Amino acid sequence: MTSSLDAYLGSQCDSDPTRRQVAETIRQLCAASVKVRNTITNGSASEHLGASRDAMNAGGDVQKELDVVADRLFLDAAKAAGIAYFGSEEQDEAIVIDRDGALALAIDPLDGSSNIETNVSIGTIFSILPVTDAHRGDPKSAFLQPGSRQLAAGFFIYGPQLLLVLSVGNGTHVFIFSSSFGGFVELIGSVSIPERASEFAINASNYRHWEPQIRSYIDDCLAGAEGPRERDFNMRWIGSMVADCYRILVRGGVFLYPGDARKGYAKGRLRHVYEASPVAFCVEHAGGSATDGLHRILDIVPDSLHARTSLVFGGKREVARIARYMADPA
Ligand code: AHM
Ligand code: MG
Repeated sequence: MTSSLDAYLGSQCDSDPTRRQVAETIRQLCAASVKVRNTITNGSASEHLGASRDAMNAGGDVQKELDVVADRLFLDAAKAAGIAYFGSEEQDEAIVIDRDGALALAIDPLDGSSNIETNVSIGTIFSILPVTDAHRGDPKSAFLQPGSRQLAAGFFIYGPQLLLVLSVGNGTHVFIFSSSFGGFVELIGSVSIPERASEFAINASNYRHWEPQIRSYIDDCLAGAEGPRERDFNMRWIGSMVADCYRILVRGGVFLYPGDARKGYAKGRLRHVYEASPVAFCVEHAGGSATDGLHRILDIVPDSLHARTSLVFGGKREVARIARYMADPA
C-alpha cells in the first residue's frame, strides 16, 4: 500500500513538540507548493509569470512575477505554521513572525527563476532550523548555524510531476503529489545516490572564468575513454538546481557551481543558507557528499542570510576526487 506523507511525518516527527511543529511546517509548505504549482500550470507563464519586475532581490537578481507570488504563498505558510523567523531569497532581512516560536524557516521560493518562461522544471528549496534563546535578540542569527543543525530540509520540483524531496534527518525520501489522493504519497522510500558518476553538471559557458583546478577536472572528464578517467562522461545542465539535484539523486553524477573570476562570483552564484545547505542535507542523507570544493557544506557557518558558497555535490567518490583537484596548487 502506498504510504502518505502525513503518515510518514506522523511516524518520524511525533517525539516532541518541536518535531511536531517541524511536521506541521512541512504540511503547510506542501499546501503552498500545490498553490504555486497551480499558478504555474494555469498561469500564462510566458506573458505574466516570467515577466521581470522593476525590482531586484537582496542578491541583485531581477525579480520575476512568480518569484514574488511564491514568496508570498510560502510566507503565509510560515505564518500558519507558527514559525519564529522567515528568511527568504526574496526578502532583504529575516522577517519576525512569532518571537516565541521554536523554528526558523529559510527558503528559496522559486529556484530556477531564469527558466520560468521556458516551461522547464523549477522548484522551491527550504531549510528548517531550531531557534534557541541565544537567537532571540537577533533573528538573523538563527540562520547563521551550520547546516548540520537542520531539523528538516528539502525541495519541491514543479515539473512534469509535483515532487517533494525531503529529509527529516533519517534518510532522504521522495513524495509525489497525487490529485486523486488529494495529497503527497511516497514515491521513493529511501534514496541512495549511485556511487559511480558518469554525468557532470556545470555551466560550461563559464569555463574561461574558472580556476585551473576546475578546468582540469572538467578537461579530464571531457577527454573520456582516451583520457585519465578512461571512460566517457555525459553532461547535463538544466539551470534549475532542484532538477539537477533530483537527477543526481536518482541516476548519480556530480554538480558543480564553483566560484569564478567574474565580479561578484568569488563564491559562485548559489546561496548557502537556503540553497546549498538544504540540498547538502538531502544529498548526505542519500549517501552522497556536498562540499564547497574542499570543505563539507554542513560544517560551514554562513556569515549572512544571503551568503554565497561554491557548491559541489553528488556521489561520494566523485566529490572526494574533486576535492583532490582543488587541493592541488596546480
Ligand atoms: P535562482 O534561485 O535565482 O533561480 O538561482 C539559482 C540557480 C540554480 O537553480 C542554478 O543551478 C543556477 O542558478 C544557474 O545559474 P546560471 O544561470 O549561472 O547557470
Ligand atoms: Mg535558487
